Amino acid sequence: SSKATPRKSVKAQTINTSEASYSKADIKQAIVRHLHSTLGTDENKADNHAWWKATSAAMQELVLERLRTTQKTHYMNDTRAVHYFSAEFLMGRLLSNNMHNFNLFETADAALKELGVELADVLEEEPDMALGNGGLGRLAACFIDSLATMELPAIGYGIHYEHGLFRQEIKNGAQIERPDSWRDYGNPWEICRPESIQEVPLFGYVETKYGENGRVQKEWHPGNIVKGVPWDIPIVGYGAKTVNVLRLWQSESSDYFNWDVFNSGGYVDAQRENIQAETISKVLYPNDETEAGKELRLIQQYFFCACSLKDIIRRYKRAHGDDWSRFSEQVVIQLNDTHPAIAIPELMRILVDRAELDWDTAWGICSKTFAYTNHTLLPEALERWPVRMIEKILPRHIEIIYEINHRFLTLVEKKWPGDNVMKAKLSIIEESTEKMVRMGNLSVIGSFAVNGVAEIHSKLVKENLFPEFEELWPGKLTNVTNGITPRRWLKACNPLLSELIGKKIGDDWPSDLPRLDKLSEFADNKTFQNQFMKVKQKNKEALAAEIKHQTGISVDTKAIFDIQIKRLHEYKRQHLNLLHIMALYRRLLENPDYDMHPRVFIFGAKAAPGYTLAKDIIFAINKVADKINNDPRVNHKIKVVFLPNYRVSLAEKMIPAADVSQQISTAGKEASGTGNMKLALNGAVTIGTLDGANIEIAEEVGDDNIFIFGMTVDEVTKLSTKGYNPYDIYYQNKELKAVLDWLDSDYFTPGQPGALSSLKNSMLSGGDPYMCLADFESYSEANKALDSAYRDKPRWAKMAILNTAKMGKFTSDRSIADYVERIWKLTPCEVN
Ligand code: GFP
Ligand code: GFP
Repeated sequence: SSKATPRKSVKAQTINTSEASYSKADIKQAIVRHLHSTLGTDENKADNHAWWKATSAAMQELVLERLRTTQKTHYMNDTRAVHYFSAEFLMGRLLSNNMHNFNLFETADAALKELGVELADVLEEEPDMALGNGGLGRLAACFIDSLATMELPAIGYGIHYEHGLFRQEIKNGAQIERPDSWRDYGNPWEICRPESIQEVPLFGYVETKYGENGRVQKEWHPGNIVKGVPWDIPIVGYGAKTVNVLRLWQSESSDYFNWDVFNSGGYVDAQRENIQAETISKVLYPNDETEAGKELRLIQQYFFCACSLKDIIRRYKRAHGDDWSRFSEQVVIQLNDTHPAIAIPELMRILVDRAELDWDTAWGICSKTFAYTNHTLLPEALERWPVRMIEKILPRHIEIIYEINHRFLTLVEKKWPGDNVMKAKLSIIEESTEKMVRMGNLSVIGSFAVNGVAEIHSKLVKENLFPEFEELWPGKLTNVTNGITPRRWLKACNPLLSELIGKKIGDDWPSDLPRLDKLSEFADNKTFQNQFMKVKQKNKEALAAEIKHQTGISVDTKAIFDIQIKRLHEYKRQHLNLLHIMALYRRLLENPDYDMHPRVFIFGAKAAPGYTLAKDIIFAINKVADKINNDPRVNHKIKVVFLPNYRVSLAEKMIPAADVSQQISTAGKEASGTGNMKLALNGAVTIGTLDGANIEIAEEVGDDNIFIFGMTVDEVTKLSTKGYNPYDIYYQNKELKAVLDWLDSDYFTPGQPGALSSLKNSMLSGGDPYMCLADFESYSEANKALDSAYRDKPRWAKMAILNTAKMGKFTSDRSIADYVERIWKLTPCEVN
């Protein structure tokens, strides 16, 4: 049942090679033309940056042509579209991807060669578009890729951050954050659309008026109005038939001066509240739980939701005038986490206050328009805003939220008469010392569908997070397992493997990933095993060169390349990995003949700037790495590498070279994971817990082709109910005790004893909230099993091949097909 079945109505298109009629000579000419007339330089003077811009501009000509055709077709057909609201889109680089999707990569490569330029060098010039933190933002990017590929009408809506996620430097082992400036020298893909500017009101007060028929009319007199300027990034589907749009809003000040506020004596207030308009889209928040700037973060959310809704309504009205009855047939809005939840009361405000619909009609429309995706069960990520903050910034919205809540609680009263505990639990308003608005509850109440992102996660959402909502509205809560685009995460990033696969099973797999299963029949074939592992070896050599270049560390490419790449967070347990590395180190010091295959542990991770322990873990990894890498007693067996500034383009270099994929979160904490899918797709074998999508990966690849360890969700729950005491394990496991105590010494930080103690403390006196110690022994055993499996070359090759072969289910095309069928109800629109 877990096997992906391609659905006829939304089956991805196979690539149309008609663009191949765009010849090498055409591309050459276009590049040179842009070098001359867009950049004002020439072939002799141009550096790689200029070549990148000219090449991108040449591609953009094709992109924009398809964009125009797509928009015209969607408009003519008055298509229903999905609007993906997300505070994050982690796009990475676009040039290589766009070339692949136009099937022009090889042609462009050849064209540039004739101009004496290496495409690979040109691609390196492109700064990543890093408008996101991690999995959630990258998922949004994979989804809009699939939507375009499957010819589905879709728009991504987000924020045009001036600074994306910070650039990470490592100084003396510690993370330093530097501003990211992705568009400092101009971005060749984005198009400014001043014709579609929107205005967004903020602050001020609400006036209550009484209409002729006694109708209460609310008028919001804002204290401030900012301008939202849209920037469009074209999203090219694979095969380049449909080109959709990612529309990102940039804030600017408007020339607005509020006479009403001034006249009613509110001028001083208005001034105090006068946030600088430009700061709204200045930076991406890299923290789940920022104290400072909370207000600004709420304003960011409202800002992009308000702009996007106005944009959607403008487009709707162009086709349907003031007839609102078809709105929810034409428009579906997907809320990516609770960040855009404020869109729900905003749409109500527009419908009730501006369109003057009665409440029930408005709510009928609203609650058929929104759907919500939950990405985590971690409490700190379920947003809550102080009532007084919303009151101040969005005075009308707080009234609407109260009204939504009032009507909702009437429903709760009907279902559970007299049950005030239930009401308190389900209410949108949390009656704590400070009254809070629960955006999670608002999202569930205001949406017609709510989904988690992997089977287990959705089950936990139903059973633990929102069980009463499930009782109230059976069927509203559902699952859509995440996916990744195989275009970026195999075809483009791993050309050697893609070519090998193509030779074996043909070239249709990028838009029909379950086809990879055909590779299974060659899993035992010696020749294929050799070819497959030769590709891996070459990719490892390329990564080794990159490691050398970035860090100066030399690594043995015959060693196991063991990779853990993801946001730094305690629940993801990079520190469990580190404890195990330290244990191996000790084993080697105690017994120089300790039998293990050489292994290179490679990390990539950014820590939220305010998350001290996460930064301490990065510091510890680097300090342990320094020591081990420079210890001649062990450095032929272990190396530890922390690659700075982990981002999409770095992931593209690391993933093809991985032998081992570390997916070791505490069971129940990682909603899905998507890096797990990317690594397995590229032939890495997972060592992981039964958490998130690891469970579904294990189902697909089979128990023999994955190393599962640690407690299950139920065992974790049981242990914490019973009472978990990390000291029990500390005193009982000598090796673990020695490793933890080592952190207190100055062995890794000469002259600075205690510099790594915070780590130890978190896992002992701090209670070890993510149960690293409880899972350590099982993890260590799984690592031993992995080590011996690696040394059995045919066995390992088979495992690696089967990991690639069995990833069909995890294409984001399947995720999108699930959304379409179960939630969005869209039909593809062919663009000719
Ligand atoms: C145009 C088209 C729409 C299309 C959008 C987004 O609208 O049909 O869905 O672009 O691609 F008319 P504007 O935003 O340009 O008005
Ligand atoms: C979050 C969750 C992940 C999940 C993604 C996408 O990403 O488990 O795969 O969203 O749904 F935690 P991160 O913020 O952890 O990267």
